[in-house]
Amino acid sequence: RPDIITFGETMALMIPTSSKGIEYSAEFQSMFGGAESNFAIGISRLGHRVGWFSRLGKDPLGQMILKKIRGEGVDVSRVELTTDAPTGLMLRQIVSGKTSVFYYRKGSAASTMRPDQLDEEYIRQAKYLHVTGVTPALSDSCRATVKEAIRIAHKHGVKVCFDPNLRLKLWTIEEARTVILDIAKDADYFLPGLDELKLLYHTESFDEIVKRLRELKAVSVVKGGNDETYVVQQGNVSAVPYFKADRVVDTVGAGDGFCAGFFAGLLKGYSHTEAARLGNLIGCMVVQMEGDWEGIPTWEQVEAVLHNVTHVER
Ligand code: KDG
Repeated sequence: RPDIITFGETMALMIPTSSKGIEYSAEFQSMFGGAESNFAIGISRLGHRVGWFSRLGKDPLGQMILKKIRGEGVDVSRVELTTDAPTGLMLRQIVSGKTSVFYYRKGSAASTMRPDQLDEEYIRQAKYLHVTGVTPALSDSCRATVKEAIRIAHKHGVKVCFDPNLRLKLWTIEEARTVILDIAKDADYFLPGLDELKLLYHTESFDEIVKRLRELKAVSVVKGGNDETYVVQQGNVSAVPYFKADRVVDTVGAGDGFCAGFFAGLLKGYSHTEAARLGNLIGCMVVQMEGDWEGIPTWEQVEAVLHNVTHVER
């Protein structure tokens, strides 16, 4: 019985092995990523039961993704493999410190998810349903699927967690603003980044942003202030300081790692600010390794870091 259920698109991810960028690189590392499965892998590594579902193409990339996510201990029993559409693909390069992402995902298997494919019995068993703003950007049917999943969750007292994950390569800010702010009103936990909030609320003012967040029923946890995360609940704002990364290799996936740390913390009975501290630690570890989720630690590794344990490696 998963404690948390999440769903969304996961794509194969190809990253050039050289610093020459996609155009001039002969070799690529084959990986995969998707905001929700990054999160699910995190929850599993941190010691909790989690289910992730999606539609994947019944093709080699879909099989690779499914096996690897299953291998991380995530329940994938509700994933559908389809011959109707392919698994989505993304390429990413980091050239001169600048990260760029190129999507090949239009018409992908995940973009054909539909509300009638949701398994109500599956969702109702969980404590939390985690959704992100990537899914409603994929297609009208995906947007309807997110709305329906939230309706099912509320009907059964499952708490809804929402990370807007604003992707302006998928939709315009105007479209995103309407849909994302509407879902935020329905959420019990809202986990945006500060930069996303500036775009969504069309303001640079931190006070104005906090004012808008206070109008929501959700507990808001804002990632990516200068050096801290903000927890906004019942009118109070608490700042939770970041951990310092020794080196920053790849920042993509840090937000998903943060969310995994935060909800793993809540499942361990932590307060919101203690959970945000765990989220900060996981985010800090993710950015030190290439890939979206590879740097997420296991719970044992977290405890070793927090208690300063040194391991004998050889
Ligand atoms: O948060 C990381 C995600 O952005 C990445 O894994 C890919 O899900 C992804 C997307 O749609 O960009």
